[in-house]
Amino acid sequence: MTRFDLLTFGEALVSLRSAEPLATGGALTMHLAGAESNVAIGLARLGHRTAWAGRVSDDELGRYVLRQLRAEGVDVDHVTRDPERPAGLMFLERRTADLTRVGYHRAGSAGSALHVDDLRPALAAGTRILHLTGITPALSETAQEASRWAAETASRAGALVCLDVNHRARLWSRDDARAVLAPLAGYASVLVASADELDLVGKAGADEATVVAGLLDRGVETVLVKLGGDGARAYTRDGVRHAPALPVTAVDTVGAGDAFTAGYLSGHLDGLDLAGRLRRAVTLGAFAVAGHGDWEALPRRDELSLLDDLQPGSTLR
Ligand code: KDG
Repeated sequence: MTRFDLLTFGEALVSLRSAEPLATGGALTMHLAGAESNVAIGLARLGHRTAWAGRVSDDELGRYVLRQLRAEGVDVDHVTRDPERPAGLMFLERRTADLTRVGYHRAGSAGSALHVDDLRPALAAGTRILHLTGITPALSETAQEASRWAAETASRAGALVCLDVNHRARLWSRDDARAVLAPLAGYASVLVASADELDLVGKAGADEATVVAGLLDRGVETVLVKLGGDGARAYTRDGVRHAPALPVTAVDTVGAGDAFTAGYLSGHLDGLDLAGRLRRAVTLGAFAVAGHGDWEALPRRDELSLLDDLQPGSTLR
C-alpha cells in the first residue's frame, strides 16, 4: 500500500509579484511558487493524495510556504526546516502587458541545500508517482544527487517517474543542463518538455522526431511536448496524438506547464486512456492561463467541466 498518489520535491519559492516595472517600485503581492509544488497543488485540488518534500527556511517565510501547502491539502510531513539558510525568493515583474520577467534570489537558499537524506522518509512511505523537474538539479550538487537518487529509487520500487525538463536559463546553461538531464531522463516513464527544451534530453540540436525516438528506445513510455496555445503532442510507441488547447482568454501563462503536467498525471491516476489524460492536461493548462497566479486558478474536481463551451464574459447564476 502506497501512502501517496504523487510525491514531488524541489524548491518552493516565495514569489513577490509586481504589476508594474520593478525599477519604479509599487505594490508587491506575496505568493507561493515552485514548479513542483504547483503540480502537487494541482493534483491535491482534484482529490489525489499528494506530498511535497524539500527544505524550507525555519522562519516566517518557511512557515508561509508550509501553511499554503497545507491549506491546499498537500502533505508536508516530510519537509525539513533549515535554521541556517534563507527562503528562496522570486520576483515576478509584469514588464509590459505581454512580457513577464523573473528575477531569482535563491543562491544559498534552504531549498537549494536539498540532500538525499531529506527525501528518504518521504520515498520510504511509498508513492504511485514520483514527479521531479529539471529545476532541482540546477540548484546545487546535493540537490542534483538527490534528484538522481530519488528517480532511481522510485523507478526501482515500481513507481511511475515523471520528469519535466523545465529549463531555467537563469540557473544554468543548456549544455550543463543536457549533461545532467539526458541521463536523468533514463529513469522516467513520462517525459514532459516544451518543443525548445527537447534537445536537453537528447543530442544538442537534434530535431523532435530524433529525440523522441531516442527517449522511447531508452524506455520512456510517453513523451509530452507542450505547445502553449497550440496544445500538446503525446508520443508513445503506438504513435503520436495531438491535443488542441482549450480556447480561453490567457491572462497569465506562468504555471501553465505545471498545470498541464498535473492534469496529465491526474488522468493517469484515474485510469484514463491517453486521449482522456491529454484532455485533462489541456483543461488544467487552460485554467492556469485564464487566471492570475501559478496555481490559484486551478480547478477542484467538480469544476473540471467549467470551461467547456464557455462564452466570453459568462456568469454562472
Ligand atoms: O513553473 C512555474 C515556475 O517557474 C515558478 O513557480 C517558479 O519553480 C519556479 C522556478 O524555478 O522558476
